[in-house]
Amino acid sequence: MIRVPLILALVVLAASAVAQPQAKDSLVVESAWARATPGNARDGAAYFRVVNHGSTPDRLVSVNSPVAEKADAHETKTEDGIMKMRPLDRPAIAPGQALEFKPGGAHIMLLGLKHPLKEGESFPLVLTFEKAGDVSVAVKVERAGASRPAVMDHGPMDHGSHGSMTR
Ligand SMILES: [Cu+2]
Repeated sequence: MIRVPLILALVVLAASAVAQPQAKDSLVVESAWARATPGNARDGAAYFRVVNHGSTPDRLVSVNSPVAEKADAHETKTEDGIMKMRPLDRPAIAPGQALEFKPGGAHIMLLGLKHPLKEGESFPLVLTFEKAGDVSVAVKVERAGASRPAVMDHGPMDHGSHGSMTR
């Protein structure tokens, strides 16, 4: 007879240990990568894809990385034939949707690089979401001028489960 209350107590403990267990698991960051930068470069850019598998919208509120003094979400727009960058203000990720950061589009600007990004290395990037909180990803550095990561987390035909980046 003692079994049921014990199990209930464990469930309550587990639920209170994590404030928003659903939000974090529902947001997945895939294929984080960056281009290698020349030795004298002040700035770099990082790219990835965020998928919202949950049922509530979320927003990317801030970005940080130990390799840069500052990191900001930017978008690239072509106006009058000139490519311009401007800050992306708290981009939203709707339920069931993905937000793509890629060359020529939205990207994470790494401002004030503390050291060059070297091909083959990886560095941490912490994405802070309004609901999911902090999601830390390892950004793989590809060759300078690469247009996509050499190894994607999944192919276009794979619609199976994605790895959680909370590890
Ligand atoms: Cu930019």
